[in-house]
Formats: sequence, structure tokens, C-alpha cells
Amino acid sequence: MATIIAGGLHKAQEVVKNSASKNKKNVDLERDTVNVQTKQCQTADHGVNISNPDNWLKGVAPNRTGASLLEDQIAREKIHRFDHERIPERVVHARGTGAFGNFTLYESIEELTHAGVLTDTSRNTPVFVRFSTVQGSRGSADTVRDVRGFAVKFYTDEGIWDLVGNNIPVFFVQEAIKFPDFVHAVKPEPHNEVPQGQSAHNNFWDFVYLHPEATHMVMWVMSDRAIPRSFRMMQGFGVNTFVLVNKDGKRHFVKFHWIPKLGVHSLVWDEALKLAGQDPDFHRKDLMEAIDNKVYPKWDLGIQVIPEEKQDDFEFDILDATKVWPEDLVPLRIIGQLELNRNIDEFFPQTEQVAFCTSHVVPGIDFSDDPLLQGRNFSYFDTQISRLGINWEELPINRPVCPMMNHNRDGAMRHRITQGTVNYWPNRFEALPPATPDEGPFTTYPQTTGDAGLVKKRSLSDKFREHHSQAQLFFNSMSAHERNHMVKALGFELDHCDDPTVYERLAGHRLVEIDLGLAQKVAEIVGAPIPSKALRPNHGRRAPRLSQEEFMPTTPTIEGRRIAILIGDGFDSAAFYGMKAAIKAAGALPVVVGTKRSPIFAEGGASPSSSPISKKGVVPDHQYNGVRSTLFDATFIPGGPHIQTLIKNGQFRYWIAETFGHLKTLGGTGEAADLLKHVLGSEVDVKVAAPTDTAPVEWYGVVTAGGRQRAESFGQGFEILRGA
Ligand code: HDD
Repeated sequence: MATIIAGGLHKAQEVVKNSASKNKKNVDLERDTVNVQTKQCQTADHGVNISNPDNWLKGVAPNRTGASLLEDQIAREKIHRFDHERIPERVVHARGTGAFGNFTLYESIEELTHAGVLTDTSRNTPVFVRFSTVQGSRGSADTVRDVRGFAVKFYTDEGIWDLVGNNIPVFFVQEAIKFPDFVHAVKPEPHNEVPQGQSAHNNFWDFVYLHPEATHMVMWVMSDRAIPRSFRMMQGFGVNTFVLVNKDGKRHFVKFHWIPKLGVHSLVWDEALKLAGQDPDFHRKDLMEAIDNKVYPKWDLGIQVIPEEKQDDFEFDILDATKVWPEDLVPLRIIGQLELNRNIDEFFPQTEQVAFCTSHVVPGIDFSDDPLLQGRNFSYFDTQISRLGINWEELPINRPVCPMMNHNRDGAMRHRITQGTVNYWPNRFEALPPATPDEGPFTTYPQTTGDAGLVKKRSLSDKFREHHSQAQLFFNSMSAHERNHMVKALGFELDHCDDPTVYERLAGHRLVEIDLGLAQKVAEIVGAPIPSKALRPNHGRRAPRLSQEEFMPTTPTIEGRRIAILIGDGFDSAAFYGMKAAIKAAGALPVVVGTKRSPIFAEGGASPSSSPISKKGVVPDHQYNGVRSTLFDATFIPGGPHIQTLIKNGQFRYWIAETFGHLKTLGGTGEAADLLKHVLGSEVDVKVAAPTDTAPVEWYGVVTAGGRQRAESFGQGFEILRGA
């Protein structure tokens, strides 16, 4: 993966220096940023220089080691500090990674809100984004089947706005009070703490059966959305229903969406499984690498808006987080762009200590009565106290970039020193008075209940009780291969449930509520009685944009993709350099994988004289045993006599077969066709492409059938692998 340290200065720090004038949060963080790569000598935490950080002070007799002395305050400090390095991991979303960036607006939505961040098109609002998985603990793998968190902290001129969303637009439960039950059920089981990073176990599926409101979300989690190719290639959703308030005090209901410019793409399940072992940090490294290579990930911000007077016009309750607002009913409007362009400097003080809070909104944005959101607004602040202490908002990553001043004081680890003799309001100096209307304070929308007969009840409105219509809508909207993947995902998960009550009820009841064919297929796979009757008719409706295939970029692109080039001694240098340059020119990352990591020479013994490394040969980025095809989006093999070496090597043959099996593009020139045909057999379609501007050598494009037929060729890929 990419080199992180460049000439002593982290690349991210160079960006800070360059963009310091533009990004207020970068400037703010510089106050607390130091660089370890200086020649300053080590000191103790209280500043005293230390000459021996390696040996504990001892009472030493001649030629003896001697007893270690408790007196050694330097050794004790080092051990004390170490003993207390860990803080509680997040109770959910423990595994994650973050990056800095900016948010800009394409257009003002001042008719909907008076929030500066959504109306001032000249602003460049700093952001910090943390992506995460939900179930696994901090050290779990990135590519597990799970929901991904997509939490955005906007450092606006009016304070922090935290939009804490996921890559799936709906949620498992409707009431916040159900969240602990849900999390207990999905997390490792209490008696043995198994499984890690998976929902494939009895308790989760038992919960799903017993909570029909989880059905819709479960369909999404069993779809390809739950195994994204990259954080850069997934959608984000605020999920909850928020409120926008304009300067005239009128409110609209709103849902927020992030749409990736690179399109929405997923791994196939076999890749996800292998990557979890081969490179558990796959997504984390992918994000850092893209930013280091200046292929900055970008998302459009979209909003769906429902005016207050239309809130009852839908068959679902618009405050129900288990429902989407179908885009044919509530169109999506694109208003702004998020770009991530700076990697973190240090994981703990930034990604681990960043603390999001759904209750952090800015004037012009407010909360609806969405019952899940109301509960979240209590929970996040509370959990940060347990993770970080009461002064968590003072930490550099969490503090706002606008002025912050009030009479809240003290608590463990208070940093701020406030001068003056009063710490209460009102006071005789009129110090820190409340904001006047001209100072743009946050004012809660003066909502009236409108109900004369208001009673206190633990309940939800009637529309919250319909749980299957949108699950059907989602399933109906999938392409054939997406459905096929869902059948397999359900098969995998339920195979890990050994309690027949769990898998029989799921297949025989819950899935039959969605689609009889789906239930029958899954029942057969997992050994449950095969249902014969649908429990409800399929309404047959579809919403195309629920399928991630609808999010392909309008112009196909390989930008930001990792492409392996396989070589051994005797490769064709014209093809190698030509394709490498073409890959770079298209914004992708060529990674050379060789038979060894010492210099490899082209056919004829040397690389062309135009190459700076001609005399030394090509030093590959990796040798073949250090990486696997799963880490790349495509593979290119230049022709030349080296093909004979590759053909004889089982691992290179497996590389070709596996790439084919995972439906990725294989390309080659000249003799490379022999390798491809040797491994993949004659049935596969080896297409010869003419040289183009971006691919200036004649090359063979192979092999997978394109587009929607890809899924079907998946099995075929492995058939051929077995035959090879
Ligand atoms: Fe949550 C973390 C997203 C419902 C309670 N949640 C957390 C994170 C994300 C979400 C992305 C990680 C933030 C980070 O990177 O630090 N949560 C959601 C979404 C939900 C949702 C999209 C449904 C709309 N969450 C939800 C409910 C509750 C919580 C209903 C409690 C009543 N969530 C938490 C938490 C966490 C959290 C326990 C753990 C760590 C943290 O807050 O900071 O408070």
C-alpha cells in the first residue's frame, strides 16, 4: 500500500500547510499538533530530559543485575502511561477509520432553511468523516457482512453539526428503547462471545423473526450493500427524519443522502471472506491510499423534502426509520458536495476520540418526532461521557471552530482556563448574556401537538405497524444477480444458526411474507421445510434506484481502482510501460507484482533507456506471495517469454482463475493469451482490442461476460479453476 511517511513530514501535514488558509479546522488542530520526527531529546511528561529510556533503575552489587527500585519515577511513569492507554471501545461501530475534508454547496436552499452551511454558497465548511462497521470490535476485519457507519462532523461557522448516518437508508427498529435488545442480539452471544464481525448466529436471526419491523433492513443487509468494495463507493443516509426551518419559521421534513461520485460498488462474497483474512484493513488502507494519491473521494449531498402539510399523504409514517421515502414519490435534490482530502495524522486523538452526537445540530436544522432520533439524541451524549469523560467536547477533534463560551465548568480533565470572577447567569457584570435574536441563536421549532386529547402512552402511530411492503419493494427492485446474491447471503447466515427454531421460522414465515420463491430457495439450502403458500401477495411494485446498479457513473471510469501488473524476468517492456502509463493517466493505481521483489528485467535484459530504472530493472511493489488477486480490481499481464515462468507457477495460475471467478477484468498482450487460455480454457471469450490513446499497445481484454451476466459467469469461473 502507499507510503505514508514522506521525507519526515506526513503527506497530510503538507496538505495542512498548503490548505491552512482554506480549512479552519486544519488551522485549529495545528495548535495541538507536534511532529515526533525531530532531533529534540526525549523528556518525561513533566518536561525533564531523559538519558536512559531503556533500563529500570536498580540497586546493583558488583557483577549482579540487582533489584529494580520503585524509586525510578521515569520507569514508573512510562508503565503507568502504558497501563492506561486504552479507553472503552464504542459499544457499536467500534471498528472504523476517518479522514478530513470539505463540504461546499452547489446551490442555496434558503427557502427551506436558514442554516449557513446549507445556504451560503461561498463557504468551504471543514468536515471530519468516520466510516465504520457495526458489529465487530475494534480489531475486527473490514470486509465483513455488516452495515457501514457514515458519520459526518461539519465544523460550521455556527457550531458543530453531526450527521450520523449509515450506508443503508433504513434501520432495524422503530423505537430507541429497542436498541439495546437489538445490539445485544447482533453482538457476539453472551455465553461464548461468538461470532466476531458477523450476524450469522442464532440470536440475531431469532431477533429478526421476533421483530417484523427488522424485515426491511434485513433485506438490505443480505444484499450486496453490506459488502462494499470501498468506503469511497458506498451511499450514505442520515436515515432519520430531520427538520429544516427557514427564516420565516416554516418547517419542512427532510432526509439526507450522500451519493458517491465513483458509483456504488460491492465485493463478491468470496472476495469479502478472503479479504477478511488476507487484509483485515482493506477498507481502511483503500481510503488512505486514495487520499495519499490525491484521488479524493467525493459525494453529492442530496435531500428529500416533505412540506409539513403533506406529512400524512403517504401510506407509511414519514417518521418511521424502517421506511424509505421512495424517490418517485419524494424526488431527490442534489445540493452540495463532500470531498475527503486529508488523512489523519494520528489514529487515537482523531479517529478514536472523535465523538458524534445526533443532538448536535445548528440553527436552521431541527429534530422531528422520529422516535428513534429522539432516543439517539439522549444516547450519544451519554456514551461519550463514558468513553471520553465529561469534557469530551474540549478534545481538539471535537471542538468547534467558532467561538464557544458558557458557564459550564470543571469536571475531570478540564483544559480550558476561564478568567473572571463569575461562573453563573445572571451575574452582576452581565458576563456571557444569552444571545439576542440578531446573534442567530438556536431556537427550537415551536411545534404544537395539535391534539386536544393528548394522552401519555407508550405507542406508535398505526402506520408504523406495516412491516413488509417496503421489504417486498426492495426485493422486487433488485436485478437477477442481486437477488441471487441475497439468496446466497441468507443461506450462509442461516447455515450458521444451529437452532432449527431459528432457521425454520425465518424461512417458513418471515421470508414467505416477502416472496415465496425467495423463501423456497433459502429453505432448501438451509434444510427447513419448504413453504408452499405465500403469506401475502407480492404487490409487484419496483423502485429502480434501490438497486445499486443504478448508481454506475455516467461515464465508465477506472479512477481510484487498483490494477495489478504481473511480471517475471523477460516481460515485454513496451507493453509494460505503455499500460502502466495508461493506467496512471486514467487516475488508477498500477501495482507491479513480480516473481520476486528484487529487480526484474525485461525481455532482452534491460528496460528501455527512457526508463529511469533501465539499468536496475523493475523493482516490483510486491512479490506474488505477499499479495492476492482479491486486493486488486483488475489484472494486466504484458507478453514476453516470462509467460512461460508464470504458466509453470501454480500461484500465478490461481491468480488468473480467481480474478476470473471474481468477475474482474483480465488483460494482456502477446503471449499473455497463452497463460489466460491455459488457465481459463478455450470456452472463454478472449477479445483482442486495438491500441487506443489510453492503452497504446494491442491487448487482450478478457474474460468475464459483461454487466448483468457477470453473476452467472461467477460459478463458471470456478468450474474452470477446478479444471485447470
Ligand atoms: Fe447509533 C454510534 C449510526 C441508531 C446509539 N451510530 C453510531 C455510529 C454511527 C451510528 C454511524 C458511529 C459514530 C462514530 O463513528 O463514532 N445509529 C446510527 C444510525 C441509527 C442509529 C444511522 C439509526 C437511524 N444508535 C442508534 C440508536 C441508538 C444509538 C437508536 C440508541 C438509542 N450509536 C449509538 C451509541 C453510539 C452509536 C451507543 C456508539 C458509539 C457512539 O454512539 O458514539 O450511542
